[in-house]
Amino acid sequence: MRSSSGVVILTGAGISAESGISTFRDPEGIWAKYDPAEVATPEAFARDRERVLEFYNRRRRRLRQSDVGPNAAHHALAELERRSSLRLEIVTQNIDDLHERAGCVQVVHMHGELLKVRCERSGDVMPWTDDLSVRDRCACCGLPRTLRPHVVWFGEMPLEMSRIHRALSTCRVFAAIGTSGMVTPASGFASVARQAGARTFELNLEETAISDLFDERILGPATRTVPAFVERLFAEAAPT
Ligand code: BJW
Repeated sequence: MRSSSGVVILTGAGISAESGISTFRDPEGIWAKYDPAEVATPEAFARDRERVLEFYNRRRRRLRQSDVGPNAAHHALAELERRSSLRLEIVTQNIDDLHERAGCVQVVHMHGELLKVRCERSGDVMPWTDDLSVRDRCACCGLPRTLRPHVVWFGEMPLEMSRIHRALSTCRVFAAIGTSGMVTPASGFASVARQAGARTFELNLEETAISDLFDERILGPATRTVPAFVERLFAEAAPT
């Protein structure tokens, strides 16, 4: 691989599973306990704000518990960002902050961030670490009932799509880590990268609905497979 080659890493809930954050579609996952139509759509929020806020409050509290922290896979990607001369884009579907806590600086959160809220009137995004209630007033307009979690719900447009498409259309390596490939548009990224001539890798515990889109499938827990994959990228990028 040339040292200036582009690498796009897409991460999903599986990379944070070994940090104690639930995935969505595994048997014990979040969608086994909650109906996404009731907690992760704009319609659900319009119908019952308190229910949706409580869903995210619980997850925000979990993220801040002392036993939750970045794992070896997050750390390996942070090392890749720090040490390599590759053009690297880390795109995550996760709303947790575990990439940042591992030391990653440039992370694209295409589905938003749990530790931020957004004013529905002004569009302003602000940090938020505590529970969010319907009574909380927005710092920008001073009104209650204007703040919402800064996350992307079903039927909404994911964030930073132009930046992501630019990176996908010029990358030489694309790797999807710990994602089931069930949610658009992220499920189509491997096809876009492949059409651009990239080598595509899937790192997951098991085969997924989109495994056929990848040149290589690396099966196993992310804490084992990701550090080894990062070493491989370093080795291939090293001058011979
Ligand atoms: C491990 C591991 C370990 C475990 N090591 N691996 C009908 C009505 C309305 C909408 C639609 C519709 N039909 C289709 C749509 C579109 C919809 C969609 O895809 N729906 C399908 C589910 C049917 N998509 C959208 O609406 C998106 N917007 C959109 O498409 O806009 C139009 C557009 C088109 C083209 C370009 C641009 C825009 C928005 C999607 C928003 C997703 N939101 C959620 C919730 C909000 C955030 C939150 O609360 O956290 O985001 S849904 C949920 O799924 C969450 C995740 O980010 C996302 C992806 O899940 P992920 O990460 O793949 O997790 P899992 O659980 O599915 O998989 C975990 C994987 O890890 C598994 O494979 C395990 O094996 C593995 N694993 N342990 C390695 N230790």
